[in-house]
Amino acid sequence: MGNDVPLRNRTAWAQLEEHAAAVSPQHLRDLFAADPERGTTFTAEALGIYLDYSKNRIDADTIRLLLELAEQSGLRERIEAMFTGERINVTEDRAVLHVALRAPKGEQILLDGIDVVPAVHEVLGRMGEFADSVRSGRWRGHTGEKITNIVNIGIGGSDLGPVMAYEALRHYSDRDLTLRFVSNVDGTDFVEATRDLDPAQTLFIVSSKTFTTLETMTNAATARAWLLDALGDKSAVAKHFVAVSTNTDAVAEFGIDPMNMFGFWDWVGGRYSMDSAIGLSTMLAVGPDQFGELLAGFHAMDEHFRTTPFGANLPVLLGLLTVWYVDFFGTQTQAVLPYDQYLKRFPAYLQQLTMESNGKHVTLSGEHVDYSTGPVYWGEPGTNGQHSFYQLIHQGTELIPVDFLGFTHSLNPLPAADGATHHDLLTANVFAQSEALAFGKTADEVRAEGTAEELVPHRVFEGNRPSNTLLLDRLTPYALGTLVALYEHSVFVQGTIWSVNSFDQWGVELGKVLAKKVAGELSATTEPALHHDSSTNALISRYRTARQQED
Ligand code: G6Q
Repeated sequence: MGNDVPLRNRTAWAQLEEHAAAVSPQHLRDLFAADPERGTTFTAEALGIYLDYSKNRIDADTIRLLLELAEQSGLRERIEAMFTGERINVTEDRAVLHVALRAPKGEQILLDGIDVVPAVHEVLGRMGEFADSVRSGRWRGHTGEKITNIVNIGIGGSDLGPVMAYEALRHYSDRDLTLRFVSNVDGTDFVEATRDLDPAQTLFIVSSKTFTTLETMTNAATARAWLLDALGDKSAVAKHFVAVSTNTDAVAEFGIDPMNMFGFWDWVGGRYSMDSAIGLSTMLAVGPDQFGELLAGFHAMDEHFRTTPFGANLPVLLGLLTVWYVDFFGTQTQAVLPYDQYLKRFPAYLQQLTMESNGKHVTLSGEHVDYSTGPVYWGEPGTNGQHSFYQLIHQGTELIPVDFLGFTHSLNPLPAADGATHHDLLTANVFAQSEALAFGKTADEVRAEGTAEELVPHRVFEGNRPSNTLLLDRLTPYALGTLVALYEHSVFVQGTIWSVNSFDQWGVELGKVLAKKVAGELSATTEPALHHDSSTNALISRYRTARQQED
C-alpha cells in the first residue's frame, strides 16, 4: 500500500526540483504568448465542472512530472485501498469508507467480508421517513405542536458540514423551517441560537459520533434543561431530541430513545461525515429527494476519481497543483474564493477538511518529513473579499495560489444596470480577478495611462500569480456533492504524495486533555495547587480572582 520510498528519493521528485528551477522564473505573460491555445489546453471537464488550470506557473512537462510523481507515490494503489475498505487509517486501525455513504443501492463495498452498503441505505431510509414526518407535520412536539425549528448541536465534523450544506442549499430548503446550529461551548452560541425559539416547536439533533465531546454534551444538557424548563415534563425529551451517533449506550444514558437515534460507523471520519446521518439537518432542510441528489453528486465524483486517467482527473490535478506550489514554490496558504453567496461557509468547511487531514509532520511510518505538507486554506466569498484582503494577493510579498469558484447561472437572477444582471457583474469579477493576478500591469502600461512617475511603482501589478478557475452550471445539490467530493479527494491525493495519514487528528488531543485539567482548577471550590508553567499558573489565578470578586 502506498510507497515506501521517501518522497525526496522518488525519481520524479528530483526531476521536478530541476524543472521548477527552469519554470519558476517564467512569467505567465510569456507562457500565454508562446502558446495561443494554452487557455483551452490546460483544462479538464467532468460532471459539469470545467477546470481551467492554465493560469498556473506550469508547462506540459510540469503536469507530466507531477503525474509521474503520483504514480511513483502509489496513488493508484492507495485509491483502490481506500475504495476496497483496507485499513488505511493505520494509526487508528480503521478503514476509510466515506465513499460507501453515497454508494447507490445494490453496489457492494466489503469491509472484513461484509457489505456495508445495505446498512448505509437502511439508515438513509430511516432518516428519510423521519425527515418526511417532521416536514409534513406528522411528527409533533410534546404539546402537539408542529416542529418548526431544528437545532443541530455538534462541533467540528459534526457541525461544519451540516452548516455549510444548509447555507449552500438554502435555495432548496423548506422556508417554513428555521435551522440553527450550536457548536461552541461558549454559552452565547446556545443563547443566541435559541432566544427567539418556542421550545414547544423545537427539535434538537444531538450530532456526535462519540457522544462524549465536551462541547456537544454540555450544549445538549443545556438544551434539555431549556426544554424541560419550558415544558416541565421529562417525557418531552422523546419528542424534542434525536441523536446522530455511533454510541448507542451514551445516547440512551442521555435520555434519548435509541429508536430516535441514527447511526453511522467508525469508518466514517468526522470531517468526511456530512453525507452520513450527520447530514440529518440537511435532509430535514431540503428533503430526502434533494439529499439523494447531493449523494448522487458525491458518488459521481467518487467514480470519476477512481476511474478517470490521472491527466484528466479533477481531484488528481487539483491535488498535484497544490503539492507543486507548497513544495516547489514554498507557498504556505491556498485561497478558495467562491463567487456564490450560498457558499459563504464553504471555505470554513474546507479548512477543517484540508488542514485537519494534511496538517501532519510525520509520515505514515512515523518519520519526520523533510518537506512541507498541508497549506493553510482560507477564503471568503467574492466579491466581498476583493474589498478586503485581495490587495495582498495582488501586490503582497506572499505567493498565494487561488481557486476561484463560479457558476454560469444564478439561483437568484436579478437585473442590474445597462442590460447586465447581478450575475454578469459577479462573474465579470471572477474572470477579471484571475486575469489581473496572472498578467498584472507593467510599469510601462502604468506610465502609458499618464500616471505620475512617483506613483508608478505603487500602481504596478507584477502578475504571475497563479489561480485555478472552476466553473459550474448552477449550484444544485448534485453540484455541491461533486464539489465537496472533489476537495475530499484532492486532499487524499496530497496526503498520498506526502505519505501522511490524512484520516487521523492526534494534533487536537493535547489541548483537550489540558483543558479538562484546567477546567477542574478554574471551578475548584478550594484554592488548587497549580503545577503548570508560570504563565498558565498566573492566568488561572487571575481568572479565579476575577470570578471570586464577581461572585
Ligand atoms: C473530524 C474530527 C472532529 C470531530 C469533532 C466532533 O474529523 O474528528 O472535528 O468531528 O471533534 O466529534 P464528535 O462527533 O464525536 O462529537
